[in-house]
Amino acid sequence: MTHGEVLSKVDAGVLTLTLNRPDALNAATDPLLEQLLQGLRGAEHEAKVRVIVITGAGRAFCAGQDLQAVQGRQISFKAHLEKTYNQVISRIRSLEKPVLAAVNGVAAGAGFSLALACDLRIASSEASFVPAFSKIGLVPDSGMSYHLPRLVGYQKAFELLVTSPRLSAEEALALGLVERVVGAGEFQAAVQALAGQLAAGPTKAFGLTKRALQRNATATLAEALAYEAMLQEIAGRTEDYKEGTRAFREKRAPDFKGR
Ligand code: LHQ
Repeated sequence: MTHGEVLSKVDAGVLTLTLNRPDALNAATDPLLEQLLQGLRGAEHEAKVRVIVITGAGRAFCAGQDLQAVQGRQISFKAHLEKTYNQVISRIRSLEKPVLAAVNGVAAGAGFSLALACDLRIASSEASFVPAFSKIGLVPDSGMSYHLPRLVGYQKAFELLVTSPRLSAEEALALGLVERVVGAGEFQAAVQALAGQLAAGPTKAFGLTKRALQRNATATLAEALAYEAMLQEIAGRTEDYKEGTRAFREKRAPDFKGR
């Protein structure tokens, strides 16, 4: 299915959402953000979708807000963020399925924030990362001020945000901003392999794992233990748990169905 500014394709449990404004480095317009949000919303209750991949068409991942679209007019930044970016970022975090950023090229501003909001980042060796906000006199948004210091610490986050360097994929890897870097020639195959591996996993347990990590990021140990026990009660009643233990007994690989 094609929406125009975001291409959407489901294949073998993997929903790929491709930001599709390559001539503008996939800079985000209102329709692009709306279509991305629709794609994420649709993924929530669609059993056929077990992992979501967000990537970009052409040479960029996403150059952040389309500056042409806002140039010369005084918009309400607050209303704009609340209506668009914040919805997308919140949806990625609350979606109980793995969301993978396949960072094929440059990720700047809110495009960088978008990548950081995903559960995993795999980058092409040609990818780069530019905070960009301070270059145009803005503050980090779309979750950047939340996710970046959690990955690199306050001081490094502050340095990156106020100096706004263009980080290579390797530099991003060294900083812990991406989990994997793959040569450009092997990138698509590596994304497919990782997404395929996740799509064949116990989807419910993955979703609950996501919930556990987020909730327990600010919990006491006692709260974390109680929450884990509650989530395990749910996971332990899934078909995939039954299949997992059966496969262990039978000394074979499990055939998880995501239920
Ligand atoms: C673009 C863009 C772009 C339009 C490249 N827009 N055309 C939220 C709420 C409300 C308002 C404001 O912001 C936000 C959050 C944000 O995201 S703020 C940050 C916005 N993004 C930026 O400031 C990044 C601006 N772009 C760049 O710094 C560079 O283009 C990067 C580092 C992304 C890539 O550099 P290059 O690889 O050297 O490519 P380029 O600069 O030559 O760009 C190629 C084309 O893409 C070019 O158009 P042209 O017609 O000359 O070929 C650019 O104008 C266009 N483009 N980013 N955000």
